[in-house]
Amino acid sequence: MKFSLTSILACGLAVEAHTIFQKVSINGKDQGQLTGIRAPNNNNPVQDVTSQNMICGAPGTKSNTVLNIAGGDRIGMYWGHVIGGAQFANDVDNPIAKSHKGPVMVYLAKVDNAASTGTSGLKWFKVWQETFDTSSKKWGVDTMLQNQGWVYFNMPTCIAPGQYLLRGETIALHSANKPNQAQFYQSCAQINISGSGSFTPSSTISIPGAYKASDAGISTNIYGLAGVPDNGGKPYQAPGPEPIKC
Ligand SMILES: *[C@@H]1O[C@H](CO)[C@@H](O)[C@H](O)[C@H]1NC(C)=O
Ligand SMILES: [Cu+2]
Repeated sequence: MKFSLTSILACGLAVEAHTIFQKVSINGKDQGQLTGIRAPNNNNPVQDVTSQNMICGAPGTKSNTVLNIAGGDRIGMYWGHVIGGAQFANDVDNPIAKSHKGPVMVYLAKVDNAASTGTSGLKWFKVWQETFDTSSKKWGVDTMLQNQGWVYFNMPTCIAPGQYLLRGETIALHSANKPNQAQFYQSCAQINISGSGSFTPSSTISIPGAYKASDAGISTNIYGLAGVPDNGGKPYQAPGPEPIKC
């Protein structure tokens, strides 16, 4: 990344205080570092919502494994400051800098072969998100911080069996009041869903395409009058569609 004064102020001292989605757990079982994952090689965010890197992050490592998941399984997504987690002992920016408030979201796209598929032109739907709770003032990122990098959700039981890319996304909004300063952190997991579900989405989105730099959840000031990231007490409208209900 370029070390402009703004990025240094935004992200802590000279080391980047960013994050990478880099492993998955299934019903509490850690699947291993980068196993079944396509992840960027570094923790730099994507800031251009029209970039192909919005799909699974900047191309980096790519696993040959496809992770078997049953509908209803409890899935964990692990974010770490660098690949492996902490950058050094007592890394206060692991899993992510505390300033980096924002939502965590999960999308799926049906594919023929999750290990070999390309990522362009896929049809995505959102299955889960944690955005901002106006009463607790908690962001999705706060849950990630509390759980040392892990974010959990249940794979909906309704999803039709087959292979999918799972896109885990965190958006850091600490500087999002300035143009193109929302920071997008996403990787994709290669998964094979089993079960008796039959859900196929009636509407899907394109990535890139669905997000606009001007979206209310992307161009936004999360600091209220007290200067704290409480979104001024207002609800936060995450970009993209609502998660499916089934
Ligand atoms: C996907 O899961 C089904 C059902 O368990 C299994 O028959 C199939 O071999 C799996 N495919 C892959 C690529 O793991
Ligand atoms: Cu950052």
